Amino acid sequence: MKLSLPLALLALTSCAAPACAAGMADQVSVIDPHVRLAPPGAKVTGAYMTLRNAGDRAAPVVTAGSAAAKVTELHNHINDGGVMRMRQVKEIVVPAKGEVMLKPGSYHVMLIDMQAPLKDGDRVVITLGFADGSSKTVEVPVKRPTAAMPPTGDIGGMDHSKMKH
Ligand SMILES: [Cu+2]
Repeated sequence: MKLSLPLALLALTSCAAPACAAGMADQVSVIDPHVRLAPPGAKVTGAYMTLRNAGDRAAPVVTAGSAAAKVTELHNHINDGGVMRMRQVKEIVVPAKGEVMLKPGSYHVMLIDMQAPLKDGDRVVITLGFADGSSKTVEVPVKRPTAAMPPTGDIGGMDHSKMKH
């Protein structure tokens, strides 16, 4: 039978991970995650990363959680009559065989009411929950914003690039 070998391989590869039933979380890898270091006193910040989906079905992220913040939400920026606004979204879909970038001005994980001020180099544990109930936990380093990470207006709207420290 010619079919048996590919089928066996498929079963092997899809069940190779220890958590065979984990589903979407196993298909999705997290690339270059980072939490933006907020200015002193700021109670909110954003987590950014690229989510890449190796699977052949879309993997919607439907929840985000972190013990570092009282509230963790999935956000997007929308252009509302020329004004960029943030709003909470129900899901961030990682397309099949594709990727979605969480970045300033676009999708992000919003950390609201931090339990403690974050410092450069801290690590924040964030758990992403997928539509099929599987989840992925990542350790995300806190990074000071660079020129490549322009202020988003999320956190007070100040242009910190002009500040000298
Ligand atoms: Cu936000």
